Amino acid sequence: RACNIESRGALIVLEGLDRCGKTSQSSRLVSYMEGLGNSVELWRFPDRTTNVGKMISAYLLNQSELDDRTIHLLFSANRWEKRSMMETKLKAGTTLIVDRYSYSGVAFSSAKGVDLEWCKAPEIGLLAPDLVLYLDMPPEKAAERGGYGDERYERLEFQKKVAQCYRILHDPSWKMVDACQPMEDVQKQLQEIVLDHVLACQKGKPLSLLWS
Ligand code: NYM
Repeated sequence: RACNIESRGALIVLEGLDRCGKTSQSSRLVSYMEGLGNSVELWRFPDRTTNVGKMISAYLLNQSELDDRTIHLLFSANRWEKRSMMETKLKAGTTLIVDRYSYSGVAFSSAKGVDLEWCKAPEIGLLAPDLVLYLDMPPEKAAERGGYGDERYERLEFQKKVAQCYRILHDPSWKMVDACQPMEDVQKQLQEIVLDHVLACQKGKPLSLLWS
C-alpha cells in the first residue's frame, strides 16, 4: 500500500460585520468548490441546532437574558462541541467553509467591554483556520443593506464597536476583501484566494491551533 501523506481539507473562515454578505458568499464558495470536484461543507457559528446553540439562539432573539461572560462561554462551548467533528472532516479531506468563528466570539464580546484577553482564553486549543477572509464594509454601509433584523447586536452604534474590535484582532495573515464591490467581484476574489489555500493544505500544510 502506498504510504503517501493523505491530503487534508482546508479550514476557511469568513468574518465581518452583520449584513456584510458573509452568508451568501459562503454558500457561493461552497457551490464553486463543489463544482470543481472538491469535498466541501458549509458550516456556521453559532450552530443553533445543538442544545447549547438553542440557548444562544434564544439569547440572540431576546427571548432570554444572560450575563455577558456567560453568553461568551456558550458561544465558545458551541465551537468546542463541534471541534472533534471538525478535525475528523478535515483529516478525511473535506474542506470546511465556516461562516463566523472565534473572531466573531472575541469581537462581539469585547465590543461590550469584556477584556479582550479574557475573551480569547476559552478559544485556545480550537483548530486554527488556514485562512480568514474578512469581508470589509463600513458599518454605515452594512446598516443600509436592507436594514437590520430584530436580533441582539444589530444596531449601528454597536456594530461600530465590533468593527473596532475586529481591527485590533486582525493580523497580516487575514485576507481583507472589499465587500462594497459588486457581489460577483467579491466572489471572484474569494475564489482565487481560497483555491491557493486549499492547494497548500492538500500538499501537507499541518493543522495548527488557536490562538496562533
Ligand atoms: N456572534 C457570533 C457572537 O456574538 N459570538 C460568536 O462567537 C459568534 C459565532 O451572533 N450578530 C454573534 C454575531 C451575530 C450573531 O450570527 C449571530 P449570525 O451569523 O447572524 O447567525
